[in-house]
Amino acid sequence: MATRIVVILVICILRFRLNSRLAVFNTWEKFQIVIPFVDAWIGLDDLETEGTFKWADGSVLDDNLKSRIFYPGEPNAVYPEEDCACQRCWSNYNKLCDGPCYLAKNYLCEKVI
Ligand SMILES: [Ca+2]
Ligand SMILES: [Ca+2]
Repeated sequence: MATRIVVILVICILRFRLNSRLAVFNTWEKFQIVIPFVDAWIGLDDLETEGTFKWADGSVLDDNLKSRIFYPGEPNAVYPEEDCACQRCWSNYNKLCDGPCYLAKNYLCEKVI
């Protein structure tokens, strides 16, 4: 599981050089940045503990924000490998879904300064 995140991070590093990671949008205000993007991974996953989503900076997603940024009914772990959070992962879903981390999608990265 962790290998998949490493692969994703390597792609981000190649795109933005050193000190980048999948982007953290850990407030409702920051999440507004994500909304226009389609089919894109962000820095949020439950790879470490199923059901506990953590941001790429190591902080845990709080329940209040979770209910606002995930599409209703998501995250649902329909498949065992749905461990990464994707913006507009499926057609008309306009918020986050959990999806299989190995799927090829866009990546939203940020450079850590
Ligand atoms: Ca999961
Ligand atoms: Ca899902």
